[in-house]
Amino acid sequence: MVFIKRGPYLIVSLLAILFVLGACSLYLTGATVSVLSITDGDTIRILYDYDRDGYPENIPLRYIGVDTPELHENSKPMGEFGEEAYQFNKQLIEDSGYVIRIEPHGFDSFGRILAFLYTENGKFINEELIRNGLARPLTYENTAQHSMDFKEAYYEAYNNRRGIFSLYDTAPVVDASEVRNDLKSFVDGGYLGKIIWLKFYVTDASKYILEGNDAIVEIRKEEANLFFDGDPEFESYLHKTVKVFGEIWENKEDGKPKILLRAPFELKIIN
Ligand SMILES: [Ca+2]
Repeated sequence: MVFIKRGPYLIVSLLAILFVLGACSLYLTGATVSVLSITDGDTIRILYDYDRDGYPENIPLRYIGVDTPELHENSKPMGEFGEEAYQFNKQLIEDSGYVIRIEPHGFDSFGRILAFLYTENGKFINEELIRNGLARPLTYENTAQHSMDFKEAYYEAYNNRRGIFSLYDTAPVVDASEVRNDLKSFVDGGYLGKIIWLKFYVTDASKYILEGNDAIVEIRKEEANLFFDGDPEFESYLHKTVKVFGEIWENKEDGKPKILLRAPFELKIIN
């Protein structure tokens, strides 16, 4: 009698458990993972069984949709506010007890897992970095679900002069020829990685590129779509003297100082 009663009960229980597990995996598209170390403002190492073979991997993770100033020189120069971005990121992860929720979206070309990240109490780390002026938006079409939030957060950082925008009203306006002649790292007193207003006369303008004799300013198609409704109208700056706010990089092809533009408030006509 006991077995007759328990049989259906067990089946119902198992079904209930399977249903709950199924609902969880539908609801929780990501995973809760341990953070092993913080590399910089937008990269960490985590313990995560991404191939689901039961053994967690120690892998690097790059945040989606954001780009923080470099802490160390690599493909980009070391950048102003790289240390602040790193410390801010570290603090968020420390406050979360080195346990975070990730929403992964594949890998980048360096083998880093790409993800949106949340702290234990639900803070959206990618967005917090932008909101505090410690990251610039770096959008990709296939992971653009939070781009509007990132755009608003970037405006909030600008409007409140946070992080990199704390320099917006005080950063020097420097002629591009002077910048070009001093392209050593800002830590050695040069302009590379430094946040300034780059001033130049526009000799060439196309849809996504503004150019002078000693300067080049580019916008990615994705940020042009997000911040300029697809067209920054660079042609209207032709034969004008402009200033552009941002971090100085070096254009590899011709050695010109370069700024990657993101938003309208980073470009102004002087005359
Ligand atoms: Ca594994």
